[in-house]
Amino acid sequence: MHGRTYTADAAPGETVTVAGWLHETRDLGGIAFLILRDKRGRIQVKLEKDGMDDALVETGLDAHRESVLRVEGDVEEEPRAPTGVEIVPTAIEVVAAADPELPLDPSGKVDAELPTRLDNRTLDLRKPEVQAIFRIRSAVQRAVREAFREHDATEINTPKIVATGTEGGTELFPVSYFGEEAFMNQSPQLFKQLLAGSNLERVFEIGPIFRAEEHNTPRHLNEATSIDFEGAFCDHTEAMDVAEAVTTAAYEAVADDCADELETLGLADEFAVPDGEFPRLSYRDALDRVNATGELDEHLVWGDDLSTEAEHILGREVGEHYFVADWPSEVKPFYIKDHDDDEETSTGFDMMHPRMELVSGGQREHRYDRLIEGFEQQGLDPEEFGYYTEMFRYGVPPHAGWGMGAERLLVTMLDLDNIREAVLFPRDRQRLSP
Ligand code: AMO
Repeated sequence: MHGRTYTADAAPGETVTVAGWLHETRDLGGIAFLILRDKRGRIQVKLEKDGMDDALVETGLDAHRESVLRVEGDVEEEPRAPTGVEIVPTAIEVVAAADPELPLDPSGKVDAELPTRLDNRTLDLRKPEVQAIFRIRSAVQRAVREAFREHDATEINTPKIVATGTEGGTELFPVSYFGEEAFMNQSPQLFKQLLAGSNLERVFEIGPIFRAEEHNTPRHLNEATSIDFEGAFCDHTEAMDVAEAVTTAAYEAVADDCADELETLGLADEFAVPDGEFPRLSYRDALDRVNATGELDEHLVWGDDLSTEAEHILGREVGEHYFVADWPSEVKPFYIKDHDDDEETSTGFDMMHPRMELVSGGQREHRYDRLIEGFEQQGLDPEEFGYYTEMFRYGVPPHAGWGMGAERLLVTMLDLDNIREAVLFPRDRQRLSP
């Protein structure tokens, strides 16, 4: 709309055209106020029933909440108005009318359950606290891209329809690909490794991953956004350095650029950028710390995965972001390399927030013979992965990397209850549209 002014920029003495949603109508009898809301704020529009054109007053008063209005008029100072200024209109046009009955109240006066909110996401996003999450999500993605650029990584985009899965056979979504069975990719794992093995060396991707997980939990999605890194000539400790730097950069950007959004979410005082290095525990240390609390019915032993309960105990004990490294080889996937001096222990690591796991990664097995053995040990047919394994015969250097769940980063950063709060249109067991 040419010549449109944001409500936040309307200054006393100016004649402006603003456009936005009718947030509220306050009819006081002889005088009425329309509160108009746009991307940048709100402004009061004054209607005087006696002193103004009848048709103009009628248009304003007849409009239903959440209708889109275009208002032309003079901006005047008015200390009693919510923002200290008001518009005295010379023209009001209904650009897009809203029905009188709304499925959701964007003013937030009436609470709605999450399913109703997700069904009507456009209206839900008109609430400042919901919008703040996605403005922060955008700032996080920008900061992550910038942090990778500083680490000399090239942004890549890999296929999402693939012939084979990598993260365990049961969690694949099949699709029909011209009559052949194909799958939605669970991770860019093999592709990012192939690209680290090219002259690109250091690569990153922010893209969707698909997991046909049956369980419905506050931290699992069936379509998530993965932030992936892979670096040639990196070992697992250097990969951990990059994960730590990217996470910290995301927090810093939010602290620097999203003060209003944090305020809206009630986090202005408590938001803290991680300072310093994240503690690096070995898997063995992690077991000992959990067992020492005596809180689990049964002691954890070598080879156990860390249950949700164990993760919570450990999170409380450590109290900040931390790594768990040197996992048992048997727990980690075939592409993770074992330590050279101890084949029982892998270079696999997780990066944790006290509430949940954010990252998995490790150094990769780049030796052709060992890689083929790894496939066989995991019950996978190496021939099906020929497009991947064959490249390891032509000079793929040692490399390491990781994947981080973008939604989990947001959920833990903003202390949200449910991972669905950090996705515009979540995919879960119950939800395939919108
Ligand atoms: P992993 O399967 O552990 O590792 O996934 C990495 C990170 O992605 C996020 N994540 C999810 N978030 C929400 N819903 C899900 N269903 C979901 N699944 C995963 C988590 C998790 O820590 N290829 C390896 C990574 C690598 O080694 O580079 C992988 O995919 O935050």
